[in-house]
Amino acid sequence: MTSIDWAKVRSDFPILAQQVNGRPLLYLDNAASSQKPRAVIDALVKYYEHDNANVHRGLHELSSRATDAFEGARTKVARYLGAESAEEIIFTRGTTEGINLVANTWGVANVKAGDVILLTEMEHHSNLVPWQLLAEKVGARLRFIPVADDGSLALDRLGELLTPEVKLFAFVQVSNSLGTINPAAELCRAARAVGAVTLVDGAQSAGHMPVNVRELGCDFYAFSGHKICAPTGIGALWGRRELLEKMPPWHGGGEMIVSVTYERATYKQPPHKFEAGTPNIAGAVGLGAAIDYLEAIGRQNIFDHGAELTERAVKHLGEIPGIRVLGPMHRGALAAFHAEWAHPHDLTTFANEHGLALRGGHHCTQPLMRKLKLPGTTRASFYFYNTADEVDRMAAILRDARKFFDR
Ligand code: C6P
Repeated sequence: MTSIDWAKVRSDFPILAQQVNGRPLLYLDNAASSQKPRAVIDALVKYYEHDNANVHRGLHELSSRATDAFEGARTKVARYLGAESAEEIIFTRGTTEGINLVANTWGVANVKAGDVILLTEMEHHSNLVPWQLLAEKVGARLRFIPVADDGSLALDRLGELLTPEVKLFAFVQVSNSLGTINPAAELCRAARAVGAVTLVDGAQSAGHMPVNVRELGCDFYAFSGHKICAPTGIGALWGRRELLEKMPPWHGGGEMIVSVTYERATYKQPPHKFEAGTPNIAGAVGLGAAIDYLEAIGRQNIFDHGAELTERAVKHLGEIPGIRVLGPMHRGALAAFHAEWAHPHDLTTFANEHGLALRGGHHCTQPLMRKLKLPGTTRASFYFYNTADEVDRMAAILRDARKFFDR
């Protein structure tokens, strides 16, 4: 049993205490973006009211405070992910940029014509399109681990697909469309055995479960701040130091150089080599505050609470005629479903009229939807500030929706 006072935790989120369309807001779109606790909002206000300046440049007081806050946040991210050092943490705009960075640096330098990039059929477009672009550029091939009927990965196909031609194996740790929790450590071990480098898309896992990149045994791990209580526009990429040191830069500009002539430049060591221009300093400060906040609650507690809510939601949904929940039993904190009596967009519009925020559509996994022969799904996604009562209210609204649509 946890000793967390979840009602008190919920009261840390000012945005949740509002009415939408005359009903109390029921925010169940957390996989798209999480809400922010007062501690994060306060950290942003404090930064802008007291410390705001550019980093690494000025020798004045505010610049050195801003630099300390920015680099302090990097140390927090390193601790949060179990990285060996802060030098392995590159600040990005989010998961998408982190994956594109790897594709355009490590990928361009290491993936050659005829090589294979192994992905899964459940990847978000962010972990698919960058590899399509790379494959097109260098003449590599894409290969996919199928999704089995229950929404898990067809691991029985791994041996046949993860061959020595595979240079990179990039996969999602928790699927945003199915909720599937992939066995990341096992997949990384198998990849290492054939000499493949691994990238884990941590967009849906970083804020929901304990993550330790050294225990996972991956080579790259990308996540977004806005899904873990931090502001939008900030995220991080962790990379194994030996790989980062050998990677060419991606963006060129200020901050990433040691010396520049009109003809050429020399570059700083990682992570600065990969952070050209003025970074999102306030965003990083907010991310540091979010990490402090999540660590105080404990990621295992967050996972357990999410699992309880999700189990309750899946049970309710299973009792509504015409609803089929997608994904396996062992899942992250979301339940995506197909309602045979309403299109996802009509259903989410109905939900919104009742103050309920769901997401309907393809969830940036169009190939997966095509494979499942669905126009899209409706998704309820939970975070630790949601309550069992909210799950029951969601179910009541969906039962009313069925009466409304299934006439
Ligand atoms: N998924 C969702 O509603 P960005 O946009 O870079 O912060 O995250 C991209 C991303 C990458 N991988 C996975 C598994 C994701 O779920 C997401 C974002 C949101 O499901 C928006 S489409």
